[in-house]
Amino acid sequence: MILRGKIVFITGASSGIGAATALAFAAEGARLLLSARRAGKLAEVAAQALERGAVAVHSIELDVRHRHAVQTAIDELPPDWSEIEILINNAGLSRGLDKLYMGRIEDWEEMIDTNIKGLLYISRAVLPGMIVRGRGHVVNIGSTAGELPYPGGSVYCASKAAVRALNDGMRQDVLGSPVRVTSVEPGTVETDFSLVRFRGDTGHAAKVYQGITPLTPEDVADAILWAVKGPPHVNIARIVLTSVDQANSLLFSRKS
Ligand code: NDP
Ligand code: 8X3
Repeated sequence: MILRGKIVFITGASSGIGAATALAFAAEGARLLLSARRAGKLAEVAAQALERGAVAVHSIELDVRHRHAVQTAIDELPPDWSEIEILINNAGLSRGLDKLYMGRIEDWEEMIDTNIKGLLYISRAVLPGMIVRGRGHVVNIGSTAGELPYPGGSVYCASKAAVRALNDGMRQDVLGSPVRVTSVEPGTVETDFSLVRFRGDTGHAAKVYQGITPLTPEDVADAILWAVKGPPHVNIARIVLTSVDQANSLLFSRKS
């Protein structure tokens, strides 16, 4: 699949995996539609993407939890940005690492609203156009956490188990069209993810990556790009990738 000039929509493109994916697709000469809540960060990624070779970048300040805002943002895209070819459902987060019976209900709602409902709203707005045009690819960012829950992470892990189910269901529902659906499920990746989870506590966040060589956002971007660049008749259903220092979401080999 040649990506030059193709419209690639990446949610959560302001940092981490989303930003790295934007730069990877930029180097292929794609046209990038980038969204997130932090417009300033998005502008930085957009500038880097243009330097890397993106043909054009269009940024949208968007909170994926807001159903009507999502639909309006897609409906009101400029005509030359409306034919989204590739959607990367990446926006997501975790909050807290509390036992279920001690968890903050606001944290649960934020994770469920972003990781599950946000992905659904975006997909509902974008997929019909792909079906009508008879082409497209949706990449859903899951996690090894969706396969095996870890203590304190049950709601985050459940949200990623939901992403896996939605990915597999989505693939069934587009069957009969050439639209492709892939989930990319990384283990631990060093991004702002832990900083967000621990609400800016840098010491706590650093411990997550202590003594291991975690995946980088670029490693995940490479996997996404590989799935998308394959021949149009090949659908990669699922990619699970971890650092060699991680066997699954529970088991790590830490050197310190
Ligand atoms: P980051 O915190 O670096 O990036 C998260 C991105 O999601 C940001 O761009 C953020 O943008 C965006 N986002 C969060 N909430 C919303 C919202 N309500 N509306 C729109 N955008 C939102 O973390 P990662 O890059 O690590 O996370 C990206 C995805 O990868 C997530 O789905 C995460 O669950 C998944 N993942 C991460 C792993 C890891 O170890 N880091 C491993 C496996 C999966 P902004 O704040 O500007 O809105
Ligand atoms: C995010 C990574 O380490 O919480 O999915 O499983 S982790």
